[in-house]
Amino acid sequence: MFIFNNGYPVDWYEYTGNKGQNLELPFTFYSEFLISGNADSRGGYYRNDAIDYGLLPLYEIAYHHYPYNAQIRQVLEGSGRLEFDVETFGWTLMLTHGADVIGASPDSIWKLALKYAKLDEVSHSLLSLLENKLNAAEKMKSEGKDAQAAKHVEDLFKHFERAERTSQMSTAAKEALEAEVQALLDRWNCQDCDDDGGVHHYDWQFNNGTDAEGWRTRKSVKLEVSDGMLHLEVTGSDPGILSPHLLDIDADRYKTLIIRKRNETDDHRANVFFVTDADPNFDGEKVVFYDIEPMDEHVTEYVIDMSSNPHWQGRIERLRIDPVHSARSGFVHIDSIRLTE
Ligand SMILES: [Ca+2]
Repeated sequence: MFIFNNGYPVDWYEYTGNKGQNLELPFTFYSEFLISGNADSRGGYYRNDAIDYGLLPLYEIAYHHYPYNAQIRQVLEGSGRLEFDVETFGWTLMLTHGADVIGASPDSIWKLALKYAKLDEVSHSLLSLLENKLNAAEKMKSEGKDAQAAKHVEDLFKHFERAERTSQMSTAAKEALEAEVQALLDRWNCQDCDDDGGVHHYDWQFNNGTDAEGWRTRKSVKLEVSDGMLHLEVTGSDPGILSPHLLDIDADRYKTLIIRKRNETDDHRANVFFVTDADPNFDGEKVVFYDIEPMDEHVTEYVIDMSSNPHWQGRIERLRIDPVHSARSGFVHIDSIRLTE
């Protein structure tokens, strides 16, 4: 922001130095550590560091300028935007629920297309076709005509095929835009599921290779997925993991959290924090404690009545699971986490 406002007639966000230096690179570089929390990444560069969540507001700015950068986006999607951006941006729901919705939106598709147009990888005629289609889709969506909105967006795949064939877009641009379009369709479909009174699954099984399904470390814990389990190594006080954000769980409907885990520490207690759409900060009010089996030799199922906490109301946006309460070392293996009615 400083460099943006310094009066130079140069767009420093776009500037590239003679050795290829640019402002985007440091964000890409640091993202690996912020995403993984792995101090051994980048050849051990971070070995004596703690994750600095103070960097996250900078990533908000970076995302604004480099919306196509998957790592920048991943940092934001995997982090507590609601928790950490307060200092810079005021009420952060503006960011996540307002106009600046991250990714998977007509706006994100448009920004991405503009970026490639600047690189001459998307033609102007394709750009104006895209604009028309996105406008039409948004109009339909705002009128509640979801199927027609989706149809306009789906049509883009066809147009992209043709555009690539006729050299109106590069293969790279096509692949990036297709992924973004698919993400938007997935998001819309998912909302449809919920509206149909059906099939929303808040169910994380960790059965797909090393996929943590959007869960990430908060602090004092190392996380690894294998053999169908989320393996957590507690490395200090107050260990915790964070769910994907903006879960948008209907608190009236989903009241029970079921965690299957094996606690290899000597701790007898664990807890689950949550944030809501009305109250986006984790605090000591919005937490439910439950007893756990110490030095467990098996996976045990814990059924936690989240509605026992009076703040479990409205929409639940994120969960924070502390695998143990006071243990500072040892292992906990989580087989699954799911919410039921
Ligand atoms: Ca599992």
